[in-house]
Amino acid sequence: MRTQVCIIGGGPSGLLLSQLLHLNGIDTVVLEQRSRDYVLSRIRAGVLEWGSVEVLRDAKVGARMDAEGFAHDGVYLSAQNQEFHIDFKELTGKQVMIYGQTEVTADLYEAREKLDGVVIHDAQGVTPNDLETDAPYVTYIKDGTEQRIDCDFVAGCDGFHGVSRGCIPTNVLKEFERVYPFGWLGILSQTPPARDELIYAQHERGFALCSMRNANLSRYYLQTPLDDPLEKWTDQKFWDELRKRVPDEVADTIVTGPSIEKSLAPLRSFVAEPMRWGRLFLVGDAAHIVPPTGAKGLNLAVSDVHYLYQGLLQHYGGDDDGLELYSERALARVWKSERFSWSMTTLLHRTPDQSPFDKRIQESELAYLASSRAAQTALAENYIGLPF
Ligand code: RFL
Ligand code: PHB
Repeated sequence: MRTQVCIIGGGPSGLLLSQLLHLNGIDTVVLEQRSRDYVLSRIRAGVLEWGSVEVLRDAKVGARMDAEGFAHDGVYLSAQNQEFHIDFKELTGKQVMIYGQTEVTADLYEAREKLDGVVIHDAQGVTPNDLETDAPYVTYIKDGTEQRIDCDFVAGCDGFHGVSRGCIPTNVLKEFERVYPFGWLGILSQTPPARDELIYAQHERGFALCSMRNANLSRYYLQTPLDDPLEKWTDQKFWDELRKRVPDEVADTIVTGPSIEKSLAPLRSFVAEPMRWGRLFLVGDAAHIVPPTGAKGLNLAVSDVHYLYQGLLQHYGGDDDGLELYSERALARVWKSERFSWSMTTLLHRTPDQSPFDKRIQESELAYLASSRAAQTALAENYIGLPF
């Protein structure tokens, strides 16, 4: 088989890139190692920057998001059970959209299908070859038979544990990493959200986040030790702990119910440089990971896709500047989001090695944020998403 761009990974990055290229007459094949049901059962991000909303609309996958998503004007922050509001709309003129990654992925699959886009599921042993030549190809095994796809470019959209990043020689690849000594225990419950907007809560007992998907579907997270067994966290224990960490009026009114999903995610900051090697381009989680505190993971994947899609369009129009600049452009934005995600994580979490001095600094930073329009504007500008 031959295609112009072979895309490894059928998560949001891979599907969105494929959809945008297809709409502009560029042929792609997406190779996904898992089944479609598996990909669609993953519960992940919930907040879209407005720039991401616009890219999804450009990709003609915005209709359900516009009908069912919720535009939010701001967020609440809480410090030791006392909350204050950060009004994005007033401070920056912009909003964010609450629409789950699971829904974005479902919309992308549907759109790919409508256009007869080629997405090959259960592709095993995917291996990119000859990436430093003008004729790269990708091999994989499907139903026990080895297949080969010849292409012009390979897009590594295969997430943090994918195969693409490892194709960059170790003397070229630089990796930057911070692993945090705690995780987020997340639950999904069919209950009305705690508040009209998200609540990010700092507390002596650890961080908590009240998020949502719709009027009767809530998503909550608690900072927990990484080695805490999931069985220890019965629903009752989760709700009891959440109530202790959130603003008093929320604790008094929160509606609880059985969890329909429960999982523990580790927190990590990670960047791989460069994001291009020969004819391979890394996109999304394949190149970088952020802790979820700034809601940036999915949004960074969308901005990478935007830069690469623009670069490929230019290439097929005879101009290689966009591809030459891809890694530099993407990394400039990635590092700003890495900084923001790290700073939100540091501001809001308890760490085992936090000294009394560190705690006072954290408290005073939150107090400053509660009272300073300048500090709130800086947070708002980053949260709603830097331009791309
Ligand atoms: P994905 O979503 O990981 O998709 C990569 C796809 O590639 C496939 N794959 C392969 N396919 C073929 N061959 C191989 N060798 C392959 N190896 C992997 C995988 O099966 C998968 O389908 O990366 P992508 O598309 O770059 O999208 C990035 C986002 O998914 C990610 O940034 C966010 O979900 C991060 N993230 C969160 N972000 C937020 O903003 N808020 C959150 O609450 C949030 N929660 C999360 C998260 C990421 C998590 N991961 C990756 C473990 C919770 C979790 C658990
Ligand atoms: C979510 O709803 O899953 C969510 C929202 C905001 C975050 C992280 C996760 O910062």
